[in-house]
Amino acid sequence: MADASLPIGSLDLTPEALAEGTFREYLHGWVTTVDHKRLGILYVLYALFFLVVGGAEAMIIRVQLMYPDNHFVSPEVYNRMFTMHGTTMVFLMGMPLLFGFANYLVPLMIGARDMAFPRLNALSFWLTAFGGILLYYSFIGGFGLYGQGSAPDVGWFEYAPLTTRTYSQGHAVDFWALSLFVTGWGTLGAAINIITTTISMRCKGMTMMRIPLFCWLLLCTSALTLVAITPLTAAQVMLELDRYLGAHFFDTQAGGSALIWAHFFWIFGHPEVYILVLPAFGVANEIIPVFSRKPAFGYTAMVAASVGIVFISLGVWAHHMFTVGMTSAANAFFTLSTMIIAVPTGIKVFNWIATMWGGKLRFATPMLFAATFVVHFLLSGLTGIMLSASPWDWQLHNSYFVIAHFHYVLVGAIVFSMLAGIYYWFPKVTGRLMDEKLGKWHFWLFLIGFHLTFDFLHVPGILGMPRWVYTYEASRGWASWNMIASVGGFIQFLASGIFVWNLLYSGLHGAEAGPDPWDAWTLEWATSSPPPEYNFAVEPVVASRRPLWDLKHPSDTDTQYE
Ligand SMILES: [Cu+2]
Repeated sequence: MADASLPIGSLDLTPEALAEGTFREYLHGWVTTVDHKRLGILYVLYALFFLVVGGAEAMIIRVQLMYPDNHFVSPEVYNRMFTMHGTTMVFLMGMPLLFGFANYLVPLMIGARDMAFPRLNALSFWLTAFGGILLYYSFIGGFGLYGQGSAPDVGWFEYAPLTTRTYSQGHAVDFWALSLFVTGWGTLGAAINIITTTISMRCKGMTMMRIPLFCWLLLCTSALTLVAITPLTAAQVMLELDRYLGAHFFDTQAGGSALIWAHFFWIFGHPEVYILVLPAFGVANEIIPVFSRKPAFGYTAMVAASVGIVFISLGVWAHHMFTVGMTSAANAFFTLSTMIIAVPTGIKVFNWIATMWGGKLRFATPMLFAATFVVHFLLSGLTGIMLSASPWDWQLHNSYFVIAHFHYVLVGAIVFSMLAGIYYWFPKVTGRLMDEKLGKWHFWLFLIGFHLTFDFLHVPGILGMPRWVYTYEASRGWASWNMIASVGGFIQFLASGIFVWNLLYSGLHGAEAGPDPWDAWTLEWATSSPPPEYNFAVEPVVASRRPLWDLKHPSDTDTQYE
C-alpha cells in the first residue's frame, strides 16, 4: 500500500521510482483514498481543471462577439460553447470547488479526524468525476458511439421543448441529462456527509455556536443542496422518459407542460446561486477577521442571516420566469420575496464592514480577494434588486444586462472569494506559501479584466442585445462595448494563467509555511501543514470560538467572544 500520508508535493517521477512501481502505488493511493483531505484536494483540482475548460469556452464566445458580423466559429459550434460554458462552470467547477473546500476544512475546523462517512465521501467524488466525463464525452459520442461529434447546444437550462428528440437529434441532450443525474447523486451524498459531520463529529467543547462561521455556511449550503438538487435530478429522469418512452411530461401538445420544466429547473436554479455563494460567504468570514485582527462582528446575526437565506431563497425561483405569462399576483409575490432576501444579505455586508472597521488591516493576497468580494457582492446585489422588480425585468429579460448581473455574482463575488480561500489555505494543504508577487499580479490583472468585461456588458444589454445571439449588425451600436468586454476576457484568462503558474511554482518551490502562517484562530491551523492523516494526535478541547488564540494566549481571559 502507498503511504497514505504522502504529501501532495512529493510525486516522484524518476525512472528508478517508476521501475520500482512507487508511482503506481502513489496513484493507487489517490484513487482509492477515503481521506477527507485527499478527496478535498481531488475535488479542487477537478474544479480548477474545469475552470480552465469552461474559461476556454468563454474565450471562444468572446472572440466570436468581438466584432459585428463575425464568423470565427459556426452558429452550431457557438451554441455548443455557451451551453457547455454554463453547464461546466456551475456543475463541474462551482459545486466541486465548494465541496472540495468543505471536505478539506470542515473536519479540521471542528476538531474531527475525518468526515462521518468516508466511503460515501469517496463515492460522491467519483460520481461527480464520472458526470464530468459523461458530459464531455458528448463531444465525441453526441451522435452515437461511432457517430459524428456534437454537444448539448440548447442553453445551460435546456428548456423544453428544445430537448425533445424532434429538435435535439443525437444523444447530446441525453449525455447532458445523464451527467446531471450522476453528479446530482454525488452532490446529494456530499451534502448528507457534511451535515452529519457537522452535527455529530464535533470535538469536546465545540458547541454549535462555537463552530467557525465557514462550517455554519457549509451546513446551510448542504441543507439547501438536499432540497434543491432533488427536483433537478428527478427532472432528468422525466426528461429521459419523455425522450424515449413517450411520457409527455414536458410536451405541451400532448397534454404536458413545457413550463413545468422551467419550474423544475429554477426551483433548483435559484437556490443554486445561494448554494454557490454561501460557501463564498464562509470563506470571507474566515479571512476578513484574521486579516483585520478582530473577531468576526455579529457571529449570531451571521448565523441567523445564513439560515434566513436558506428559507427565503427557496421561495423566489419564478423571478427567472417573469416573462412566461404568470398571473400578476404571482409576479408580485416573486418580486417581493426576491427583495426580502436583500435583508439577510445586507446584514452580512454590514457585518463584514464592521469587522474591518477599526481593524489592523493586512492586505496580503487572500485579504485583497476577500475585501473585493464584499464590494462586488454589494454591486451585484444592487443590479439584482433592479431585476427583481418584474416591470424592469420585463424590459431586460434575457439581455446582456442579466448576463452582466449574474457574472458579477458568480465571478465578481464567488470566484473572488474562492480564490481568496485558495491563497489562504494553500499553505495548510501543501506546507508552502504562495508567491505574494505573483498573487498581486494575478489579483490586479483579474480585477481589471473582470471590470472591463462585466461593467461594460451591462450597456449592450440596456441597448437591447439578447443573450445567446450568434452575431450582430454593426448598426446596432453594440460593437465597441463587446470589443472592450472581449479584451477584458483575455486579460482575465491571462491572469488565470499567472494563478495556475503560481500554484505549480509555489507548490514546488514556495517558502516553508509552518503550521500557522497567518496567526489565525481556528483549529485547522493548530496541526502541522500539511496535516497528518489523522489530523490531530490528541482530540482538541475547545473553550471558545477562537481555540487556537486561547492556546497561543493562555493568560488572555477575555471571554467576550465565546
Ligand atoms: Cu434567481
